[in-house]
Amino acid sequence: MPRIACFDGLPGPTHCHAGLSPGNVAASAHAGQVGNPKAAALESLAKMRLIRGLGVPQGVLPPQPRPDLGTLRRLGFSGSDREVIAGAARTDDGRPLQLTSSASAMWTANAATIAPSCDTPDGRVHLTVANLASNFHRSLEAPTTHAVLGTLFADARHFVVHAPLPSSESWADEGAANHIRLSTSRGAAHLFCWGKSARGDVPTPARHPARQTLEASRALARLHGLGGDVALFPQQDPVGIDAGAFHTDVLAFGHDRFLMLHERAFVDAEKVIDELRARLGGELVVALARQAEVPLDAAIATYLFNSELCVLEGGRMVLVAPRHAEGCEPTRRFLDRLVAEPTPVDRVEWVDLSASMKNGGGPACLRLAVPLTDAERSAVRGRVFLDDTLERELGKWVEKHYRDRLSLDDLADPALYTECLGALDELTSLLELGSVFDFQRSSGLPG
Ligand code: SUG
Repeated sequence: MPRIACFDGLPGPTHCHAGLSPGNVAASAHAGQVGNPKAAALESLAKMRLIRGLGVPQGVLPPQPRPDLGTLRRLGFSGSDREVIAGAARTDDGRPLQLTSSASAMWTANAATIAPSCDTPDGRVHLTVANLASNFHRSLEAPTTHAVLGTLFADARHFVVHAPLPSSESWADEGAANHIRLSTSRGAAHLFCWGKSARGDVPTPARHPARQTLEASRALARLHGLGGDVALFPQQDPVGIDAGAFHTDVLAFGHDRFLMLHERAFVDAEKVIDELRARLGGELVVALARQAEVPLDAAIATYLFNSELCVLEGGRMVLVAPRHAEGCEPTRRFLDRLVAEPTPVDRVEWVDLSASMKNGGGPACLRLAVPLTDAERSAVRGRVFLDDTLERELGKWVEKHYRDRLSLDDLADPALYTECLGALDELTSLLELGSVFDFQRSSGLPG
């Protein structure tokens, strides 16, 4: 049977706070603050070390080259690299430099949606790269994510990497952040969650945008060969989206026989739970937080439901929860109850991810969970699984290349671009990924 391997995205050297995502409450609240890319990357490495220490196979995915000069050139900024950056920094026409500089590829829960080989008709792991069409800065990730995942999962005996769905609002897809797979001895259920649809008869949020479409979710189920016997399509509750739950994984997560959710995660959460119980039987354990127990704003501010669920050898679970949820009375009490009650969760480990959480992504946002058998894990290319040596090398690499403060004005510094590319060039050697980035295949490093 497959078990989860985690692939975390390292926050990149351009991590800053630009407030680029409408409806992402934390990102909007911290817009304009000075960022600390080094702290974000070191905190992320510390989380990876913790997860690996729990016996979970822990991989790492590289940041993407930023600013994305190819996109700036397509927007009409021309000349040398320096001139392109200066032109983009000067314009009043949108915020092209901030948008193309985002390190948002760190949230690899949005990189792709996965179906494990035990569920697919051809017995291979299927991955569909997310188009992230709802936000311009995130849509820029898709081609490079495709190249990276295509490199790691190149072995066609085991893996199929599907191209992103066509990039348009109608097929907007945010990856695994809107997908939950549960399983018991009765079988598996895949929840393909969505927030909006071309159908006119569904409730819509009033304040904040929904991102994932029902149509995209259905396309993913088709691509992965998952029919009506296993696929469910619950709608995110617009009340939850309006409070800041732009992705499903801000209010719900699940794996194996355990589902934890806030009652505002889905339109009619009770009905979704009943449907799951009918399919999966009594082994399914559901921890439901009612509004009276955990108010929506506390759930969203702490990223409680973005805790990372780790399955230990033998099936017991540890919840890796954001430190923010420890300091908040209702969320801490909810977790105490979870551990005290007969759920599969034995204990909670706290992680501090303050530097990246300011941009509205918690522990589980930072990782792509890929269920892999031993044979499939051995077929993953590159040197991406952490061991003591790689962990040490990555720590040194961050110390060498990252700044510990980055303001929005600093994005105009052309040295930041060369620093970023130099760092990534070195990283792809460490990770044995080959020339996976465009800049490594074309003219080489800029002078
Ligand atoms: O898409 N934030 C990301 C956070 C993604 C969190 N992922 C999951 N929930 N799985 C987003 O909103 C903010 C960047 C900025 O404002 O500078 C940003 O892109």
